Order: sequence, then structure tokens, then C-alpha cells
Amino acid sequence: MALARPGMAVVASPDTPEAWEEAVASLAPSPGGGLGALVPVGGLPDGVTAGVVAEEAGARLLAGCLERRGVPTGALGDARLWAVQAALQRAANGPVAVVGLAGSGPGVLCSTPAPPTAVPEGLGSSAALALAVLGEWVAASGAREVLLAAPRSFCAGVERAIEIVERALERFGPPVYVRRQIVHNQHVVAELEAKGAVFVEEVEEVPPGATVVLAAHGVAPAVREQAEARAGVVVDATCPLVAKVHREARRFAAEGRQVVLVGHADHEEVQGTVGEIEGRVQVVASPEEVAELPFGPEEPLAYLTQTTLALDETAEVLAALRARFPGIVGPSADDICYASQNRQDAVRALARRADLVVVVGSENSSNTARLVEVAQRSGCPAELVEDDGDLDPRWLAGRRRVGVTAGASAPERLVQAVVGALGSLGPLTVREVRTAEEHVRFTLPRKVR
Ligand code: 10D
Ligand code: SF4
Repeated sequence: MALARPGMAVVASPDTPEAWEEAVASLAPSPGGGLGALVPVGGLPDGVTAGVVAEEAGARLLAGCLERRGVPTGALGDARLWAVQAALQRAANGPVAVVGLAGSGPGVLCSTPAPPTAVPEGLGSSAALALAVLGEWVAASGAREVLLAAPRSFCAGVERAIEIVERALERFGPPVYVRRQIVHNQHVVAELEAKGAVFVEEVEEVPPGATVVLAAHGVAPAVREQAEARAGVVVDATCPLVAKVHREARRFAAEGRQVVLVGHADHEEVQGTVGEIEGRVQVVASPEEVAELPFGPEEPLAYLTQTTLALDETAEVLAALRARFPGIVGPSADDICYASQNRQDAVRALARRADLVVVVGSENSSNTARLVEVAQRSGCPAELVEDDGDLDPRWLAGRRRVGVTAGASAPERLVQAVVGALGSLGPLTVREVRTAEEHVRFTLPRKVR
């Protein structure tokens, strides 16, 4: 055995348990208590470079980091790795991770808080990347406090939409076609696909006579008519709070008003609301866009908002609208829904206390993206993760208090998986920070009741 540099040992014959024991004995854990090892292994499936041995939550975290750096990973049950793991466990007072690397030459033990600056001779580029990742993992190890936002995760509209698809599957049998993502979350979509839902972009893709569910974000009347003409059964999963905005749009248009819709023009909810009053509506997303609106001072105007916007940003746009068009009318406040508001209030409370906020949800989820921005505007670094596999140890080094929340379309089990992955890096205390209670429930459409 030879010490390559302080805190890192290169073992020439890693297959000998004594060599590992000796190497482990020479290592000091990182300040966070973590120890990591990179071990050469054989028997990895084709196309897989690294196998990860750690408790399950930590394994997904490490595998995600390796994959993002271009090192393909797979599950591995190599007895030598478990032996190394056991040896490390005896030396460590904190978490332990072992990465097995195909054809990587000599074994490496790593306990440095920072990744080594040079990779020992004989290790390939995958080994260099894996070693760097392991170093980052070790640096991120240590005790943490997790602050869990409450409310977080599913809102009443999302629960209803998912239940509609599940009940449609039970009542009408698979396949049930769903136009667009039922809610903007990859995991929710994959789970429903596994139960027999088929997701399509447009109604034309649905076989005539089939069962169709329209997604929670709402559709233009033309899409609903198309679905009614083609499908055997149409079940509308539009959230009742989005449907309320559609009704307001029709009312304002019937009063002879032009409508300014505050929102993002490329979002499905906005496209649905625009479709209700085609030709009578302009979409704006910022005070600058308010300044460019083509209306004169006498034009009868009304405003509406997308349901998932950030309250603070929307207030600025509405102030610009009222300043330029003092006669503009609108709903009593705005149309931002209770769930968006509550999750934003909760993430703001976290951002005041945490070193980092992790927001669980999909990239195309508007309400989730707003949570990241609200936390950042409150002065706290914030990151979006689809699931625990997206957690990056580089965000966590030195950050001992981590806030966790989830968008209205992200399942709670993903939040728990993120907490589990944080727990794989060291001892965890978890505390909920509650800023509101939620008791909203929506009734289901008659067709699936
Ligand atoms: O993108 P988004 O926030 O509008 O939708 P997501 O499906 O993520 O969350 C539920 C919100 C809905 C259906 C719109 F109100
Ligand atoms: Fe409905 Fe609000 Fe949930 Fe959207 S975020 S589905 S408007 S409750």
C-alpha cells in the first residue's frame, strides 16, 4: 500500500482484505465524518462503468452525480465492495460510500474533503470523474437540520386530477387517453402510465370512441369540442380554480371589455384561458409589457391572472396596469390560487432560516419554478430537483440547515426520498415549519364519482 497524498491511499492489491484493512486504518474521516472509496471491480453489465454501494438513498444520490458527469452507473452486488464498505464502516464515525469502477486499475480510498487535484497513474478518465464525485460526496457529509415546508406538495386540484385518471381507468378500463400531462410532474405521469393511462399531445392522436381525460391546466373550448366529437367519454380534470378564471374571462368579454391576462403565454393554462375569449385578450408577463399594450385610455379593460404566479411579481404587474389604466377592473384580488400562495409563504419562511432551499418538482411546472424564485428573491440559494437523484453534493458542502419543499404537482414520497438522501450524508434532524393549514377538497366530475 502507498499513500498518494494525505488522506488518500492507493492500494496495489485491492483484492486482499488485509490491504484494505491497512489502507482504511491509515485514513482519517473528513470533518463531516464521511469516508468514500473507489474500488476496481469486474462483472459490471455492458455499458455500465460504475456500480455504487451505499444505503439505497445515498446510492441514488451518488449514481445521479456520476451519470450527470457522463459515468454510466448500474446496481451492483459485488461481494468485494461490501467487504470494503464494512471495513470503512469500522473506521468512520459518519457515512460511508463505495463506488466500484470497471477496469479502473488500482483501488483508491478517499477521505479528503476536497477532490484530489491529480488522479493516480493508471486510472482512466471515468475513474478521475468518479473520484472527483466521491470527493464532493465526502465534503458534503456531516450532520444536518432539515426544515420541511408546510404546506408543500399536492394541492386539491392535483389530487382531484390524479384521482380522475385513476377512477376513469377503473370505470372504463385501460387505456385511458390523457391530453397533455395530467399535471406537470414526470413521476406522476410515469405512475399513471404504468396503470394504463396513455398521454397524448393532441386529441387527433386518440382512437375514435376512446376515453379521454383533459388535463388539470384547462383547455380552450375548441379542444373540448374536438374531444367531445372524437371520444366515447370525455372527463374534464380542469382544476375548479382554473375553471373559475375561464368563467371570469367570459364574463368580462360579455361586458364588452378587452382582457389583459397576466401570465406566461406559452403555458397550457394561459392558452386555455386565451381560447375562451380569442381576439379579446392580451397576455403580459411584466411591467415592461404593460407599457407596450395597444389600448387607449377610454378602452373598457379587465385583468385576470394565471393561478400559479408569484404574488410579489404579479403585484408589480398589476400596479403597472392600474397606473396606466386607472379604470381597469378585475377579480377581487387576483386569481393566484390558495395553494400557490400558501407554498410561496411557506418557502419564504424557510428561506429566512435555511442555508439552502431544495424545491422538488418538474422543470415545466410553473408553480414549482415560482417557489425556487421566491426563495432566491428572499436571499437564499435554491435549487430545483426532479427527485433525490438530482441532488448535487456540491450544493451541500458547508450547508448545515437545508429547507425542503415541493411544488403542488410533486408527490410527497419524492420529498421523503430527498430527506432520505440528505440523511445518507450524516445524522439528520427534521423539523416542519408550518405557515398555513389546508383543508380544501374539490368534488369529482359526475362521470367518475
Ligand atoms: O405548471 P403549473 O404549475 O401550472 O402546473 P402543475 O401541474 O405543476 O401544478 C398544478 C397546477 C395546475 C394544474 C394549474 F393550476
Ligand atoms: Fe388548482 Fe391551484 Fe392546484 Fe392549480 S395549483 S391545480 S389552480 S389548486
